[in-house]
Amino acid sequence: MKETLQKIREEAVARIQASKSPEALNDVRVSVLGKKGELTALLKSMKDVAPEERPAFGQLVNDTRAEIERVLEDAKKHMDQIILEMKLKTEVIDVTLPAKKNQVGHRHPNTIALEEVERIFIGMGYEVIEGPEVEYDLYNFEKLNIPANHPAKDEQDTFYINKEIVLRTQTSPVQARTMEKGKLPIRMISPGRVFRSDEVDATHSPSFHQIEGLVIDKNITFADLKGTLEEFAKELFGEQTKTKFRPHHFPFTEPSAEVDVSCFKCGGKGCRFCKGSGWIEILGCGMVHPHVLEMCGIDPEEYTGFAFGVGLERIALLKYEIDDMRLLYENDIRFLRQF
Ligand code: 2NL
Repeated sequence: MKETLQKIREEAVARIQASKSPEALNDVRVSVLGKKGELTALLKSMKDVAPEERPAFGQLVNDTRAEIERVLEDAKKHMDQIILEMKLKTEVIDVTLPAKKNQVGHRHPNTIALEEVERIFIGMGYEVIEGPEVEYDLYNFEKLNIPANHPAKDEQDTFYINKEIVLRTQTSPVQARTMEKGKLPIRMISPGRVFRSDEVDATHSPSFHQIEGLVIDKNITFADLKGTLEEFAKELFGEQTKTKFRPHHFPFTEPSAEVDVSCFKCGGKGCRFCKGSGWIEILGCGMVHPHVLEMCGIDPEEYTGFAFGVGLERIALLKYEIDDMRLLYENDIRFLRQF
């Protein structure tokens, strides 16, 4: 019996030392110490040992088991250490490799154009005021002199939330609300998103942006309007820019005009950009209609004012010579980062 034990131990130690992987070590553990292992089988043959020798024999088997377990444990630790060292050698990180570049975003051409327009008007003492995109019909149409059944309501067809509430077609409701508050004088611009029931094409979108301006004070005349917008055009398109005011009609201003600037590409001679005319239309404007002032709680006998509206996309398309408005909404970074 003792010889058998001795043999089991020597063989086990030899197999452990010859093991080349954790799996091989585990095979040794199972075949020697496991339920059906050699040592377990030996314990089962205890019945063949003389009763007085059994305690000493049992002790011997346990000592052998402990010995083999210790050798296994040492071998496992040693192997783990070697595996770790190998991993550290092979799985190195090359810190000298070029890093992955972070994609940095870019201001949208609309934003660049908006900030430019805001800068110009803030420089002339205007406040920037924003308001709701979902508006009452009352503020979007009624108070701007566009009553029910007015043809302008058809031109500015929009999305109705219900009979009284619409997606605003212009940012003038923000100005109507500001006038109603009654704090005069007013010098403000209101930029923001507006909506029209339009099909998408190169020059139309159901959602676009507008910047409207409003000045209300005593003794404001059309001369103030002209001077202000001439200065605006020069700052935006260059000192050499000329402006032309063409009579027009808006329901909320009287008199009204559309403003053209001399083509900043050809200087007015006529080119492909201005379709040969030398002029480019940029905005609509006029003296605030006395009825609009009245409806917003301002006495037209005491106060007068002017207002204007610019399409933000129109400015961005012109300034950056983009020929299709849809490019502004696709947000392709390859397009955006050019500006
Ligand atoms: C255009 C024309 C315009 C206004 C907007 C306005 C606002 C109030 C009172 C009177 Cl509260 N007028 N806004 C006036 C004239 C023209 O916009 O073609 N925009 C793109």
